[in-house]
Parts: sequence; structure tokens; C-alpha cells
Amino acid sequence: MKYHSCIFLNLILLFAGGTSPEVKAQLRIVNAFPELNFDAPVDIQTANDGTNRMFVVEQRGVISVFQNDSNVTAKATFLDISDKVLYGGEQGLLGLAFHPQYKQNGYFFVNYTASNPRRTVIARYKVSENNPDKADPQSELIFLEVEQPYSNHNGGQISFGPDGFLYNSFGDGGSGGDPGGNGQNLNTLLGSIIRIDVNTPTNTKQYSIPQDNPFVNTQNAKPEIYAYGLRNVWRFSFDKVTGKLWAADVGQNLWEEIDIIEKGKNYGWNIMEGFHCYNSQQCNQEGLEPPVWEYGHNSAGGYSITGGFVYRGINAEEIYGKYIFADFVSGKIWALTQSGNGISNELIFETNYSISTFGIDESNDLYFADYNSGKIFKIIGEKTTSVGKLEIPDFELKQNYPNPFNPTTTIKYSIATSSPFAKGRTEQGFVTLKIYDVLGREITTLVNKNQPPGKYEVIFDAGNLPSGTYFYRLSALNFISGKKMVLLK
Ligand SMILES: [Ca+2]
Repeated sequence: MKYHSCIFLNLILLFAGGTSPEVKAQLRIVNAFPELNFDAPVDIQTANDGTNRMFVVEQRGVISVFQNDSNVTAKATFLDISDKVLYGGEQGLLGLAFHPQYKQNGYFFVNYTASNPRRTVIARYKVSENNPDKADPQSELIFLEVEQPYSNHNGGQISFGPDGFLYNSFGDGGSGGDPGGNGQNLNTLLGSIIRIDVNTPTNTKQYSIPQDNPFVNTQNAKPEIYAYGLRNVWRFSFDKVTGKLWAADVGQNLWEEIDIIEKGKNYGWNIMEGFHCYNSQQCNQEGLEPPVWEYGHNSAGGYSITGGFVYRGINAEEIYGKYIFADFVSGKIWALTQSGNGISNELIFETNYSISTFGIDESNDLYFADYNSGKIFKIIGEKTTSVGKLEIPDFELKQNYPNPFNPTTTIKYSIATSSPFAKGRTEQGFVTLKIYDVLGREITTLVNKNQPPGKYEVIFDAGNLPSGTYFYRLSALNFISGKKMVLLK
């Protein structure tokens, strides 16, 4: 794809600079936990286990835990692996991801830098048997190690996707300009986002490769790679409604970029930096995926992007559905809106904070960390999102139509779109829809399979049944609902 002549880019230019003072006025930043301080916070997580606790990662190798309450006065040390962690500059304990079934299995994963040799470690730990606020430091099981040639560009985001697989970002290995050519090399995990199945070990590894990973059948390619051509994705996140993977790739000399990561795509580094040729001598752009947004190294932009989240919380309707991100150096916070092929960006805050990471709580409300002061802040608006505005269909079974009917009728139902991330659920849910007669005898099964969240309709044909009252019953996870219908022949 050519970068400078597409309609897409024209749309960006059309909307660029669209700062909305209205939005700025409505949104506020509040000190989320005034009594708590953290030492170089780099990640904010929840266990999604319904306990409403927050976990903050300190770069030196400590994870703190505390109740998600603005009046909280104390935190506990959940895990301290500072003796294992190589800390300094861009190195340290960089990422934390709780297993989707954490409530059942107590597993969580960390990404940290270690020495001798300098490497990134992805390891699993387990919570202790008798204290939910304490992990077992002896429980470490190393899943993956990747040598790091330089101290910088270690990536460090680790997250479970809506598919239940573990994703991790690796930087290009460091130095400047990717001297090792790792971004474009499929034979190294450096410069990529990987995807692995941590629930299915093999004879030789603690994980297996998802069957549809894009390079499983490519010669001289690492099968873990999900997407590549990335310089240093420090933070990425999944949109909890659409499942899209939003990544912020830190730039080299001139441009910071935001990418929507799709399986198998090449995001250009080090041929491109943002929309621009980085190596102008040989700038073959064939097959490269452009970013969805970029900003320059200048006072209106910044110098080091910190990726955030598509806002799906309940306390700031003003930014619902927008991708919120920041710059670590300039302290600016923006809200990017994507609709169809159009994209627009609004500056929503100018701060003095060194925003190292964003995080969300169990209600999807949005927080960020100030690396320098060690404080955690929350973004809230004047308007609370109403349930209707959330665009998250709940589980629902509708009345069939027509009713009475002869001989066919349509039954509509919906499976909650929040369900890929709903507590304890990571995969498609098993759905059954059955028809019963008035005596409770099962007549037929209309649906009996795994279904992803969404809206569905099924046609029921009662051509060979006698007139009378029938019942239909939907069962999906904990949702069970039944309705009555009348066949009139
Ligand atoms: Ca790129």
C-alpha cells in the first residue's frame, strides 16, 4: 500500500487538529488513591476475579495489591522478584497479565528483564494457597526467554486476548534504527507481537502454538509471531467490545504511531517510521501495513507514545468508544475516534505527568500512572454512560415473531458481547436453544454449539407438529430463559 496517496490519509488530514474544548471541559483527572505512592509504576491491572482489587507493577520488580477504593490507605506486596529483575532504563518488571481463569487456577504471567545473559523472561506465578493478597514467589515457571542485545526496546506488554491466548510485545532489540534488522526478520521474536497457548504444554515447551498462528508453515519463521515490523510496542490493549488489538509503537527519530494489529501483518519498521520512509534509500512499501495514526516529535505531539485503551468504562460517556493514549514526555493525553475509514483525534488533557501506562479496573474505568510522582490517576467525565449507551447487548431471549404462527416463526436472542472478557470466561460460550411441548417433552434442538457474542435469529419450522402451545428455552453460561409460543394451524 502506498502511504501518501490513499483516501485514508486524506481523511486523517481532514480531521487532524480537531481539538474539542467541550470534551476537555467535561473530563477530569482525579487522584485515584491519594494515600498510596508507588516506585516507578509501569503497569496497572486487575485480576478480574470479582474482588475489585488493583495491582500496580513497580519497575524494580514488585507488584502491589490494594482495594479499588479512593480511601484506601494501605497496600500489600503481592510479589517481590526484585532479586531476579534487571532494573534500569527501559529494563525491569514491565508487564503483568492475570490468567482468564485466575479465580480458579491462581495463575498470572509476568514479563521482566533478567541478566547473564541479558534477556526477557515470560514466567508464570501462582497465588499462595491461603492469602489472596500474596503470590508464591517460589512458584515461578518460565515459559519463554529471549535474549536482548541492548538495554532498550524491550517491549513488555503481556495480555490475554479474547481468544484466551497470551500475547506479548517484543521490541526490536534496541540500540537505534534497528541495527540487527530484527523488525523485518521473522526468524526472531524481537520486533514482533507473539501469541501462544499457555494452557497446552508440549513435550519440549510450557506452551503450544495456536494452530492458526500466521507463520506456522513459513520456513525460517518463528511460529509464535502474530504480527511483526514493530519497533517497540510498549503498551497494547484489546478493545473489550470489538476485540481489536490497539498497539502504540514508540518511534525512532520523528514519528510515534498507533497500529491496529491484525494477524500476520507487517507494520513496517525499520523500512517505515509511521507513514514515512525511514530508510529512504530502499523504501519498498509493498505488503506493509500503515498505522492508523501518527504524531510528530514536536511540542504539539511528543516523543514517546504510551498506548492506552478504547474506553469502555461507565464514568466518562464523553470518551466512550475512543482510544485514549498519551505521550510519556509531553504529558499530553488524546482521544482517537475511528469510524469506518475516517479517523479523528482530540487533545483531551495537557498534563505535567510522565504517563508510563494506562490501566482499567473491573468496571473498565480508566486509570494512568505518573512514573515520576508514583501516583495513579483516574479519568472521569460529567456524564455516566447509561447501559443503553454501552452498546453491549446483554443476554436476551426475545418473544418469537410471528406469534401465533403457522408453520414457521423466528426466535431472536443475543449473547453478551462483553462475554469474551466476562469474569471467568475467555472462549465462546456453549449455547442451546430447545423446543418443548406443554408436557415438558423435548421436541427439537435448534441450537447446540459454541457461539461468540452477538445477536442471533433462528427460524423454527413446526410443519409436522399439531396446533398447540410450545415452549422454547435458551441456555448460555449462567443465562437461562424460556418463553411460550402458540402454533395455530
Ligand atoms: Ca509501523
